Amino acid sequence: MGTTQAFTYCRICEPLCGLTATVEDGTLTRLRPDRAHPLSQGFACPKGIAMTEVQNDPDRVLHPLRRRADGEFERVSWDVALGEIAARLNRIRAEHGGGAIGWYFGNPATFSYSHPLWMSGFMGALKSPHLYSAGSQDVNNRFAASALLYGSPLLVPIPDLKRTDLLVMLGANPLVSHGSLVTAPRIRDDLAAIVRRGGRVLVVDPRRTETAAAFEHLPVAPDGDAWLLLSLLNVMFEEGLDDREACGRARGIERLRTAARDFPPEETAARSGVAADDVRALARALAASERPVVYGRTGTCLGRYGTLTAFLIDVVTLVAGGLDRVGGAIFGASPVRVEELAKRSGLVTYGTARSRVGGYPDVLGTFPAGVMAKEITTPGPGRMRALIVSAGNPLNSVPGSGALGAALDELDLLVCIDLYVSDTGRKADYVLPATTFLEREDFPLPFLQNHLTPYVTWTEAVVPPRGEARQEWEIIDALARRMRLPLGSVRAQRVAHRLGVRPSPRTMVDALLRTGPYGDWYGLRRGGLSLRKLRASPHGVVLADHQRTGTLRRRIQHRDKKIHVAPPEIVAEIGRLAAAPPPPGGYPLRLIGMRELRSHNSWMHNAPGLMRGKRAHAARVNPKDAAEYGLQDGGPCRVTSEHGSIVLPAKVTDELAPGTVAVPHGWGHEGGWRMANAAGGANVNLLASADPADLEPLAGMAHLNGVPVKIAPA
Ligand SMILES: Nc1nc2c(c(=O)[nH]1)N[C@H]1C(S)=C(S)[C@@H](COP(=O)(O)OP(=O)(O)OC[C@H]3O[C@@H](n4cnc5c(=O)[nH]c(N)nc54)[C@H](O)[C@@H]3O)O[C@H]1N2
Ligand SMILES: Nc1nc2c(c(=O)[nH]1)N[C@H]1C(S)=C(S)[C@@H](COP(=O)(O)OP(=O)(O)OC[C@H]3O[C@@H](n4cnc5c(=O)[nH]c(N)nc54)[C@H](O)[C@@H]3O)O[C@H]1N2
Ligand code: SF4
Ligand SMILES: [Mo]
Repeated sequence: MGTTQAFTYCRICEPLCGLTATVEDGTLTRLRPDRAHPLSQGFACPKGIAMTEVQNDPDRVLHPLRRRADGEFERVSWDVALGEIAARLNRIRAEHGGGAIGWYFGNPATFSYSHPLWMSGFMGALKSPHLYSAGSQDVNNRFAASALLYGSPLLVPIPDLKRTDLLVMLGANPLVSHGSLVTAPRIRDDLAAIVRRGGRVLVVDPRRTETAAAFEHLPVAPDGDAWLLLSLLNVMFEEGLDDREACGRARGIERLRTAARDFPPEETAARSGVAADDVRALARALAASERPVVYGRTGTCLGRYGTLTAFLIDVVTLVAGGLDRVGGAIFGASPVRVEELAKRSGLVTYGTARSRVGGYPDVLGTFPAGVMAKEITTPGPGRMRALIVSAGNPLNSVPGSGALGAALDELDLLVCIDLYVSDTGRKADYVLPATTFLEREDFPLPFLQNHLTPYVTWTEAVVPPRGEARQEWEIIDALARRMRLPLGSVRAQRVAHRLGVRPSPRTMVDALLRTGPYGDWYGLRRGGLSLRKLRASPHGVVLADHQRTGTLRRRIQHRDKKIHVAPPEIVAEIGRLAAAPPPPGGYPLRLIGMRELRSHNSWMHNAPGLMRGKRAHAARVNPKDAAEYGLQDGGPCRVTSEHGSIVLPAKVTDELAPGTVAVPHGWGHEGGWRMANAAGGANVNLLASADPADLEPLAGMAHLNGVPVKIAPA
């Protein structure tokens, strides 16, 4: 076979950087940044490069595994594994109905075009409400805010970094995360260019992050963002700085103005941690800017008021005159009609159903993962008895991991589809080996409208699957056949299935591309897109210089075509914020999350290239707190919340203000990944509440930032 080079793109995080793969005799030997990729232009981070080590990891699961009576895993054939799983699921269905079967899909699932489509088909056919995802620990509040503002959860604006002159960025650290809910592979350059052309980048974060250190830093109190944003609105309204024309596109401005009256910066300072003068200066700067945009990411999603905060981020941009305008918060379009596709699948919903436990609204057909444990342990109709976990490690990523771990033991059946025996997989009855992204063809379906530069690409698999690994959609398809379950939530799809016509994801993408806004309409439009055309462009196709602006009115799903800035849900949340009870005594510090350049959530701690230099998990604390509580730099530290306690090394640093402790998630492993297990550290989500009542009300968001804790030497 010899040595070949192939171009593909990275599917670890959202920039989707171009990669050049070297393949020798069917084995991946090297990944390098693709210099000919039009957007990433030779950029790739250490994680992307280290994917070679995940691909070839001796600890990868390469064959289906079944748990034996003694608790150890044994290798079985696909035939045996799928046959037994199908039989057990059908028994549960016969006895309790399809609604007793649940599914949790993790973050890597969203980077596959085929996996989510087939999974939702499976769950649709079962008519099961038990669908969960990493979203309630990540972005569901953003979707909920968009549903309230624009009538569609999928109308999520992106910051127009290439043209803005004032970027106010809350709770995001793109120099490490490389950007989220915006696909801009050279985001560091994009940010630097804002300053170079005379603009400003202001990072609102409790920690002096890598991004804050490179630009302007405005420290905020953990979970203080909603107070800050309301006080910005207060100043803009009270000083008459609001953009009248922009406000004319909204409904409820007067109610909003009235609500904001209660939040003058002099009064919010104690809660937001931002001095009144700084708030006034920022409000004036936003109003004076020609091209202002406020952008927020996970730091603003995982507090107690995530949906309110995401909502206010857009509202402040609107009132400052930046929404749907050049250089502001803009609404990207996809070259395939994802909105339509999603709508037809019946999944573009918010609040059309309520969870059995906790009564939380669904977000895009999913319920908060924070209720999973109780859904398993609470008797009665609709109890979850089987769970399939694909590309997820909920035991290490969901709040209240302790309770979830105990609940998983009560299931009749737990199946994990993964590259590894993850921390969650260790409890499974079966672990099914999935292909890596390098072993599957792909299309960046959910990210197309997030691209600052409109772009589309297709990749073939770079290497054949190792061992017996299979793509998720193939696994789901095979399972559905054995269960005699007609896949699909759409009627036509179900009928096709019954007739034995099973469209592949590849043919679906071709059809979507060809009938999309840039499509070739099967030859009717010359030069238009088709899968064949894309395959002939291995570095992808740039479709335009910028996303279009001024499209919002056409796309708003509210019947009055207005932006709803004061719906009752939000007015109630503002009331809840104002009436927030004082924090519990005895826990004087606040815990926040953070990300590291050479970690990726919970799953890249087994790559030697990323673990070099004795990397260790650490709790970052300010020198003053370290002195007060007797902690040594590098010494063991016990962090305790109302809900749990962990021990990990302390790292003393003045990046944090006194009173704040930062701990990354995704450490403290006990799976089948030996180097990751040996790396030590602790599962920070043991400190989060497992009580469904503690979730954020509008999107069921986990409370992971701003958790009251205390620290002591261990
Ligand atoms: N405290 C705290 N907790 C958090 C966060 C936080 O900021 N603070 N962040 C949250 C966020 S934003 C996220 S996205 C979640 C992530 O939470 P999860 O998605 O539940 O977990 P991951 O750590 O991403 O683990 C992904 C799993 O998928 C496997 N995998 C990787 N690629 C593939 C693939 O292609 N196919 C299959 N089948 N498996 C694959 C990996 O081996 C791993 O076991 O964590 C959340 N949890
Ligand atoms: N290297 C690396 N890159 C990643 C990931 C990874 O694990 N590692 N994960 C990927 C995933 S799944 C996601 S969702 C994205 C997330 O992308 P980002 O949201 O940009 O990621 P973080 O680096 O976690 O940034 C969150 C910031 O919020 C701050 N913060 C914490 N609490 C608060 C608060 O109450 N208010 C404010 N204003 N800020 C607060 C933290 O200090 C931190 O700097 O990153 C992706 N990229
Ligand atoms: S930033 Fe790194 S991990 Fe993310 S897509 Fe690019 S190369 Fe992959
Ligand atoms: Mo995430």
